[in-house]
Amino acid sequence: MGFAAVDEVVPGQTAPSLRPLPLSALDGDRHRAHRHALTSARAPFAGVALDRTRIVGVVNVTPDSFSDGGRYLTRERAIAHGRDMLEAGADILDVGGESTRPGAAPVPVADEIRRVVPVIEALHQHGAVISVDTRNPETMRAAAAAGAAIVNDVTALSHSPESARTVARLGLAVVLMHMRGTPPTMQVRPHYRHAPCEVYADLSGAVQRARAAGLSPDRIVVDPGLGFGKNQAHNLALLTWLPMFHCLGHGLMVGASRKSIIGRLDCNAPVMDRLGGSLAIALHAAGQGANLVRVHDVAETRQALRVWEALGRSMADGAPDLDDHPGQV
Ligand code: HH2
Repeated sequence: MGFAAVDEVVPGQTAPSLRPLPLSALDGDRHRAHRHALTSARAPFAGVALDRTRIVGVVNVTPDSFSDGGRYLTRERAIAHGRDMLEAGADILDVGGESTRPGAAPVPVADEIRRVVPVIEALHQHGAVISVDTRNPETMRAAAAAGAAIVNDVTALSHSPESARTVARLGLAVVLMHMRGTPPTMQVRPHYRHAPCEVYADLSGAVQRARAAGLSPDRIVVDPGLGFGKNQAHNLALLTWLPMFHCLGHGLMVGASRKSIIGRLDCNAPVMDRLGGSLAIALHAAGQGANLVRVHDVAETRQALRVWEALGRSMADGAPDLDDHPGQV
């Protein structure tokens, strides 16, 4: 990925503004750290190269997930679903046993472990790179023993004082996702002065805490957490300001799949009718350099990204030769 232009974010009384910077300004001492954060190649994440936008397939072993609650609650169905996603082109499988939808009640840790461990074990043996979607250190440990390589924590390791140390000690990688509040109440009048800048500052703090606990930078990915303590305007602002998050210097994940942001943009489309919007946001995120998209519809996302990537190459090379495939429609 490259940058054609760079803006400096200038704090203001009510909202920050953007000041265009000549690219040469990045060579100066003042912006050396920013230049490094923006332009250094992202290292592979748990062995997955981040040289293009990678697909994280969601495996919800839950009765109540907002998008597919109950469909994959039995271990057999969850494992079969994970295998299907791998075949369809998922690079990582994110296995979760506790819904984080707005209003969701917490799940006892023992139940969460009972749900995810057999599924992680089976999919790991099948060759998948596994992430466990949890905020509980006990579940992190059990998942790591079963073969998980990544912890995806919607509390950015803040749920327990043990979390960061646990991830560091187990040698796992982590997705630090931003959430304001907790699922039971996070959507009750969320408020920010400027959502992108505040989410950025919170994630920057989360990265520093993870580093202080011993995690190396290549093991950390950040995620602005669409829909987690954010209203529609906040979500749209985050998607607009996505490139700013590269300045944190880490891989960037975006999870918009089937979320209410899509329903609100399309006549309250029900959850199962949000594929088009999910693909639109995945492509938008890829266009803004997101390294990972967390999705429910892997095959469709894979195809959308493939076509979009090919079009990008074709645009860069000049017009494609239409005679390559004569007669094909
Ligand atoms: N979204 C959900 C759960 N975990 N993790 C990251 N890093 N980013 C996200 O955007 C994200 C996430 C919500 O989606 P889902 O898992 O399908 O729903 P539920 O939490 O109800 O199981």
